Amino acid sequence: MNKRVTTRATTYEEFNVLRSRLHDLVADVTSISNDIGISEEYQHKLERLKHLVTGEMFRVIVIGSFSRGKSTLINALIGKQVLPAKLTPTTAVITVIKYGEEPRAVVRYKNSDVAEIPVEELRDYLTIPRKGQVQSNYPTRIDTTVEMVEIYYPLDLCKNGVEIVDSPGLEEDETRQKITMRFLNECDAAIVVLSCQQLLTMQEERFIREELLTRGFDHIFYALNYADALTSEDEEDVWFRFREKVRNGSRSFMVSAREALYA
Ligand SMILES: Nc1nc2c(ncn2[C@@H]2O[C@H](COP(=O)(O)OP(=O)(O)OP(=O)(O)O)[C@@H](O)[C@H]2O)c(=O)[nH]1
Ligand SMILES: [Mg+2]
Repeated sequence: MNKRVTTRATTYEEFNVLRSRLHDLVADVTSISNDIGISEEYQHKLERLKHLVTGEMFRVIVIGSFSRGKSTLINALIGKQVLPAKLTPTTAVITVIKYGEEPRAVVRYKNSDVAEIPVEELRDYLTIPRKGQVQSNYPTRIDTTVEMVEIYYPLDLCKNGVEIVDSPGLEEDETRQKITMRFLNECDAAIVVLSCQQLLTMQEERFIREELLTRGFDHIFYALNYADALTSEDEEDVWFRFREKVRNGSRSFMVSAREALYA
């Protein structure tokens, strides 16, 4: 008969030993699964499991179609216009906000180079440049030499290892969409930003169903943004449509990121 052995860590060192064993087991499962050619969906799940087992931080990704107000929402949380936000598609690279005593910014390049940059210059590294504005060390219009940007900020919300991730908008450019999708596996929770003005396009519904739920995301928050554009009657209609379409939408908030930022 199979006997189930329960091992419980009583010290931090024991916990780390167990975690390292778990990490090795997941690595073995990943390697065997690759050998036998598992489905893409299962691969995503394994990558996510690896993150959950080894990651010491709790990462919340702010995600959604382009121009829904993701960067503005994060700026509102920070209380300052740190991230570039514009009417046209804007965010080009993954941006991770972490706790730091002093504001500072670090660029991680795809070739493993790391460079500290002045916070005031963030826009040059994060923004999709207009045609004809491409410079050698900045993201090109389609691809980019930057892997990700880390911003350290004295934000209480980010104490205790919480990280907030701004992501390039979906449905705008295939390469940028892939960047966001890949990073999704390294995140623990998601805030899906929708617009009250165009609530839940077919692509957004598909994304929630096929990308978030199948990856096992059980911490999904919904920000129904652009609330400032609604009348109270519109508000009721928007909630009605939202509840009709999203079954796991109990953690939802109607917000105006722009008003929150200016407040
Ligand atoms: N009226 C109104 N405008 C908003 C609101 N939130 C964002 N905006 C505006 O919408 C535009 C897009 O906002 P961003 O924060 O850049 O949107 P994003 O989702 O980060 O866009 P990408 O990075 O391109 O994916 C900006 O001009 C914001 O000022 C809101 O709640 N109300
Ligand atoms: Mg943005």
